[in-house]
Amino acid sequence: MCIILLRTFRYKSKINFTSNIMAARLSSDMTKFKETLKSSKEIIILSGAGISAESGIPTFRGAGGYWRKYQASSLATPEAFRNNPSLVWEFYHYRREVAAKAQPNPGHRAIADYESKYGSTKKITVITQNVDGLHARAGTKNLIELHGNLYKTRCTKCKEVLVNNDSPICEALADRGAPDANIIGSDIPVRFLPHCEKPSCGGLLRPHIVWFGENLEAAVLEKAESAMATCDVCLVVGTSSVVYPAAMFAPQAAARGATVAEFNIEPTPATPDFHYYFEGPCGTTLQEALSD
Ligand code: BJW
Ligand code: ZN
Repeated sequence: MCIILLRTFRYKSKINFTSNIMAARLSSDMTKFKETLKSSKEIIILSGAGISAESGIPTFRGAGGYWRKYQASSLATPEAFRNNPSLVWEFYHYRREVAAKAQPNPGHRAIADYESKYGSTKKITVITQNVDGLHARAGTKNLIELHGNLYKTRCTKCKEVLVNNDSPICEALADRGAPDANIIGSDIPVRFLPHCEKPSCGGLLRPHIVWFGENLEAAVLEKAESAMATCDVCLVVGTSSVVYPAAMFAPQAAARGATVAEFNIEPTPATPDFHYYFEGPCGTTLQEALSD
């Protein structure tokens, strides 16, 4: 925790100097980066909401990060679910429906195609903070979903995790979840929200997603950390790099000597820690970086 706080403090003091530092040490030489990628053996692609933005899925921070009058991050907490499970389920029902209609975009596909082409000669791992399932739908195989998945539920009582693609997930949520900021409150009685179907249980289901203040699943975190520990190249794609522990991964890899390249439409607090910065929509920049 101390390390996390120190890093946060360091980022805040660093960000004012970002442009100077960037000018001094960051490269945007795509040809050189592609040479490094070609000779690499272990590659990590760490993605965030920006990669799905081009599929029409809103990012968390910035203008799109609101549902009704709520900032998405204020609903993604265990407290919000305890206080108003109906409201939180409406929010997730809306997002399940949006993501189900969305299609993987050229960024997702460039990554999946790269893995299918080079996955037998290089170790390629995609670590995503996204919960929309678009990497898997694009064909990515070696995928770590750090923050869970919109189409998985977890029983609050027996803890069973199940894949659930139902639309709507329950009768009471049909026609609910509209993002209109004028809609106030949510009043679906708890008994009509999704429940565990095990006769011996019947507990309330929740989205199988890591909310703020919750620990990441230990096995998932361990897998991600062990892949990060040995990669020689890391591509950081469409993430603001402010949410921990994911925000630490790439700076730590850069600090131990791995080559790290960031793909974003704007610099982030972590940009100065990296070697390459490729500005622009990652659907375009990734296609270039991952092509022959
Ligand atoms: C494009 C683009 C295009 C746009 N092309 N780019 C104090 C200090 C430090 C840490 C903490 C702290 N207090 C608490 C913490 C820990 C907390 C945390 O990190 N808080 C920070 C905000 C400060 N972390 C946690 O609670 C985690 N658990 C944990 O650490 O447990 C132990 C612990 C607990 C408490 C205290 C201390 C330790 C759990 C984190 C779970 C995150 N969950 C969410 C919600 C998921 C639910 C859901 O989806 O409904 O995950 S938060 C939200 O942020 C979501 C995302 O996965 C995550 C990251 O966001 P991401 O992907 O980076 O998106 P954006 O929107 O931020 O950025 C988009 C980027 O794309 C931008 O940069 C754009 O420029 C770019 N972009 N279009 C390329 N076309
Ligand atoms: Zn149960």
